[in-house]
Amino acid sequence: MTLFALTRAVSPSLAECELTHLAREPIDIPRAVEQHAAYETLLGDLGATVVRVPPAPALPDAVFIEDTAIVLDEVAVITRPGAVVRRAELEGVAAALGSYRPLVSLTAPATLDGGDVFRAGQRLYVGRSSRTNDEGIEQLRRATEPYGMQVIAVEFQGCLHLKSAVTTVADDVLLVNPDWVSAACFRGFDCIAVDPREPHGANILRVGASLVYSSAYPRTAEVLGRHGFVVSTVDCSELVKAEGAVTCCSLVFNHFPAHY
Ligand code: CIR
Repeated sequence: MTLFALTRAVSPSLAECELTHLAREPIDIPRAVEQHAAYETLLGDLGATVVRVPPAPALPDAVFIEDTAIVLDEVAVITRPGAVVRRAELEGVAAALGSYRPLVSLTAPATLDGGDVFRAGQRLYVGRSSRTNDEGIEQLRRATEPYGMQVIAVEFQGCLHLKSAVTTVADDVLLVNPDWVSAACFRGFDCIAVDPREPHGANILRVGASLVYSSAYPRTAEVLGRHGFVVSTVDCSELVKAEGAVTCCSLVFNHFPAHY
């Protein structure tokens, strides 16, 4: 079994990215490239084999590869991003993922961004958002139910994607911004709240048994530490200006070559 992390280079056009909740500000592209390289190095240090999908320099948001697919053990669901311009990212990602999984593609009128989906055991929580519509949720349900997954729609507010508001720290533990999503949506989980001064701190990436977290949220990192969770931090200040975070820059999955 190998742990893979698919990534995609920062595009020179990143400054023309889609923005929903943030005001546009200058992005230092060389710095973003450096930060992304450090992120890839960290994923490698944590045991992942990093595979770079061929770059797409003309697609500003291509670095945010998480939005293009939901990868389960048995299948990869190629999404249909809510931002029309981002659909051009799919072809390259599907070509790469096809080496590891059978593929299923969402079709119109479905829209769904991978950033709206997180997995906890056999449950897929899906945020209903400006990027993810009911048809997207329904098609994800049909694509994944055969593999024992239960799809649960979740309402949230205040941020772009569900995973800006909540992610998993462990199978039964969530990191949540309670102002953006109600912990009541997640019965049976222990919920750790972000420090109120760090509203964007609910996005954390699991890589095997390790946790990758932004260095911008030291207070929440301390809270996590009190709960026994140790994080490895990266600086993603430039990617944050494009409304990205740690989960959105990779697709992390196990691969069992004998199975496919
Ligand atoms: C967008 O608006 O689509 C990009 N600028 C940011 C996407 C971030 N993706 C994610 O958090 N999963």
